[in-house]
Amino acid sequence: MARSALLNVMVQAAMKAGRSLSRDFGEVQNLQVSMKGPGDYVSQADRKAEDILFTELSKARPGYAFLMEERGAVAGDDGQHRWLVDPLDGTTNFLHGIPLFAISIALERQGQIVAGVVYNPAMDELYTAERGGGAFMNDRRLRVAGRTKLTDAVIGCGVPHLGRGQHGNFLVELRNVMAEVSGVRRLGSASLDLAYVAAGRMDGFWEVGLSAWDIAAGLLLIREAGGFVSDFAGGQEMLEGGSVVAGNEVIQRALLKTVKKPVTPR
Ligand code: 2AM
Ligand code: CA
Repeated sequence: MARSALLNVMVQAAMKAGRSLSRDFGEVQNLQVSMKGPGDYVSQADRKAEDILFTELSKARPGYAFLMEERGAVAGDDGQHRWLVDPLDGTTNFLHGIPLFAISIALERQGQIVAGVVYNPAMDELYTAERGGGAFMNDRRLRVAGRTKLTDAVIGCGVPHLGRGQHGNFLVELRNVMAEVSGVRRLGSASLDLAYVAAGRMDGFWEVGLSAWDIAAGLLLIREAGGFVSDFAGGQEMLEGGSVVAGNEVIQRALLKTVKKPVTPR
């Protein structure tokens, strides 16, 4: 498959950081049996992957700004471009030896996401999209699932973390959704959740409280695979507000309505 120079840069960086994460993931699996667990080791793996991405992307595109999970905002003198990078999305999975984690890289040009890469090195699944150019997994063109009834749909979600978010609100959303769909899944990596919707593996997804680096690449994957995304208000402020509802045109609309239903007695 012929990729643009820009996507090549992103893919090369993701693969290099992916090799580093894969090596560390192997070690993490060995550390599970220790009492302390692999906590510090994982923080180091995360930082190492971020360093690789920062170095590779800066080398290939000098002057672009960054927003990275660990480093935060890094200014660039280019003025038009910004990388949104999560070096390890799905940290809890990684820590526990579950192979559902990914590197997520998006490029914003004048405030618009124009390219996205999500790479799961444990499964060697590489998701790429460029605005107007379609979405791919490895060499296969992606299309969102065609199911139009919630009763047939498998819907992904994110559960608010310990000490974060509104657990009560989530329980209401979950009760609403599980009453209407075929099944609910919780993978623990928002970038992969969105990639799975783009690939037609899950019919839809919702989550709140996310950060821009978790979702920027995945949102483009879904749009380029023919899907629809909105925030919880039905608008397009996903990166700013951190809420996402995704699916094909029919499922997205139905899911948005369902998650926001008021509490109904059991
Ligand atoms: P992370 O692994 O990079 O932190 C799962 O629901 C999503 O939430 C993942 O993409 C995960 O990204 C993110 N996440 C994990 N812990 C979090 C926390 N304490 N606060 C906010 N988001 C978190
Ligand atoms: Ca993340």
